[in-house]
Amino acid sequence: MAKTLKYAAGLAACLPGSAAFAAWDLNMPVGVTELSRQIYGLHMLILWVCVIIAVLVFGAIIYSIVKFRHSKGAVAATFDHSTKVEVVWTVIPIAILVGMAIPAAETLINIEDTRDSDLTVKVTGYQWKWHYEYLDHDISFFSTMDRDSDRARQLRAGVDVRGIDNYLLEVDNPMVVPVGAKVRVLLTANDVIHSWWVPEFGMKKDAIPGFINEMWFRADEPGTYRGQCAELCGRDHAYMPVVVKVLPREEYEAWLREQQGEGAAQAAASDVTSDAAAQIVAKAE
Ligand SMILES: [Cu+2]
Repeated sequence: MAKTLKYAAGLAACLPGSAAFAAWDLNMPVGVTELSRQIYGLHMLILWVCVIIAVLVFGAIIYSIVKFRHSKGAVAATFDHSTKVEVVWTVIPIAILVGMAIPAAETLINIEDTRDSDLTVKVTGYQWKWHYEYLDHDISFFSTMDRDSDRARQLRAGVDVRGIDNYLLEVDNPMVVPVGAKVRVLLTANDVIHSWWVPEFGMKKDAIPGFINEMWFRADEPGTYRGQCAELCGRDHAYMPVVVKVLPREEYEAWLREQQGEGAAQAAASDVTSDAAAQIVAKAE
């Protein structure tokens, strides 16, 4: 008895408290983009169609097994063909499939439609970091896991990672985009296949060396959204997080100016060094 009570107490301790339930979400996130909401809506529609079909079919099977069981004296029917039934059980599934194919095709077409984008960012996967290149603005930078996470994961045991914000999900230079803008993402890789994935955007696509894949998103709410590489790409596959900051338009413009300023400063600095190098070479000659 005492043993049973101990097991029961142990089991109760394993069950999540109400505060922990948020981490027990079983469904995909609704997300913050036009596409993610459309994908979520389609997913729920198809799920409920499947649930209704399952209830009807399993209900009929269970009812028949119980109601017409041998012990109650059930006698098998003798007919062996019914054109009417054949027509009904062919037409109904066709109607259901066509009914599901229409919204599914609409969503797929929308996912692939990268026309009229406001901004194009080329994302290149590397072992194990991402490179972002803003094709319309001449800005590019690498995005690697932040130092706190990186240091802690290399030390492994003996480090309390609970003190590190967004452990393994933080980067030094996040991708920055304006809210409400249609962002076209061109994906490729420089070594092996990676996959760029942000669950809140509803999008995930492979970054393949030698190929350019395309996708788009339009985030409706400012915020910081996190994801990871979703293709097993080598030893440190788990350590190349994706972070996208969605900023209000003015803040994004300010970020752009800051980046362009930095780029110009770097270019000027490299000009100075190349000038100095040229002088040295000239002197030597
Ligand atoms: Cu990867």
